Amino acid sequence: AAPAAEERILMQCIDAASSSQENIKAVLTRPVQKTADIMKLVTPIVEGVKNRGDAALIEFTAKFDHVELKSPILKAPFPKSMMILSPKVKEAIDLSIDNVRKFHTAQLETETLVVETAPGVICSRFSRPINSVGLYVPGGTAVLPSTALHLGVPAMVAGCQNIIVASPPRSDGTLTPEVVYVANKIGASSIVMAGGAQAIAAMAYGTETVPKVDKILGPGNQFVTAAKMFIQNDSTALCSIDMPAGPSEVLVIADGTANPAFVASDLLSQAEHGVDSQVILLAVDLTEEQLKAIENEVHDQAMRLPRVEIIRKCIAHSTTLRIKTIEEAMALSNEYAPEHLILQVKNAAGLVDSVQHAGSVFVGAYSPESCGDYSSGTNHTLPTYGYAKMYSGVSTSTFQKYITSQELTETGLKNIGHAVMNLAAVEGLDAHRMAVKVRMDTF
Ligand code: HSO
Ligand code: ZN
Repeated sequence: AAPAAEERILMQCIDAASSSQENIKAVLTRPVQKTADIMKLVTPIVEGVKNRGDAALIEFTAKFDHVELKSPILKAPFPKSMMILSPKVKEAIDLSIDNVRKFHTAQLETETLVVETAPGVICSRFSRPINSVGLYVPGGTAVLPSTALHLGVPAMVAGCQNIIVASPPRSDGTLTPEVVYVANKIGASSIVMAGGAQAIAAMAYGTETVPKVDKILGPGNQFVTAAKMFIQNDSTALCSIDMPAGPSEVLVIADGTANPAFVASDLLSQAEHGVDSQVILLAVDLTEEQLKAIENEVHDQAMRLPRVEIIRKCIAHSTTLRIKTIEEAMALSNEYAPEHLILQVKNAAGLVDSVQHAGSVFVGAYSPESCGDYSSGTNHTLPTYGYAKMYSGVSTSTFQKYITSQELTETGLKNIGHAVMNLAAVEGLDAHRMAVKVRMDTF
């Protein structure tokens, strides 16, 4: 047999027209996350940090990251020596920060919403920033300073008072300079030098050195996700999270007008994230030849990529579905609710209206997912695992909460007081009824 490195990197291909509904459903099903098993491993870590603070945090970092730290935290101002970057990288980060800042500043709702629902009944809603947020920046097979940026810029734009970044130290005990540079740019007050469940616990409960935060955001492996779920459910932490997270995924819809090299490059850029990433191609009315061209590009481009072994494993459980019409493809995509939806079809812009469920949409040949991952301005922290059906990606409002208020005049109370008293009576809550009555009696 040929050595593994030369085996063809090929997505399985299924013809939707001749496949059963069950079969189509099966290939579009994400692998089940074994939350319960992971939770068993994560609970003692979270509780360790909760109960023993820094000592536990330092122990877990030694155990999992093989780094002995004297202190688990680096406080601002961060030393210049820890953020030395090449001009090229610095410019790239600065450009990306600018665009993410522009797009997220435009999302800021600074005006109070005021509605007079009935004469003299004035209801309003206004937003306030969440005070203190913890941004988790994973280490692992790839360090992602772009995640620090995509979480940190909206937090800064929203006006969060205290921004903390957590990221595991490298094997030599230092932090990635790009992460420190971004942390500095977004005005972070400190960097927790820890990863995994222990980092999440430190920010949720606080330790001697790590300040407790109100909300924790950011992607991570199954341990990080489980720790986020744990602390969200622990009322002693009083801490919220951004969204449930699973492995990253992309769904590309391509028709005969698509450039095979472009299509393949988008599939591969998602596949290189991890062996558990899911990439799906909906091939709309492609000829055998067009399909072959994409398959060849997938293989050829993959073989030239440094992360080819990760890609190989990801592609092994990824699928091309041959579809007859674009309408059918859109229906399947909406059912799947991809984190990223890429439209490489004729009149891609015209299709956006029919997108019902997706984290973020990439429209047309020149909009690769990479642009949204880094520099265009949209946020790359997006709902995975089908959660795009009910969750939004990170935006400025992720770092805010809304407060409502009301002011009633005498006329206002006269207008709705009877309804309030009648409903209070139905619910048997007489104190509620009386709170209106004592006032109405004075009119
Ligand atoms: N595609 C990832 C984000 C990312 N890509 C970071 C590169 N760096 C989110 O699904
Ligand atoms: Zn990416």
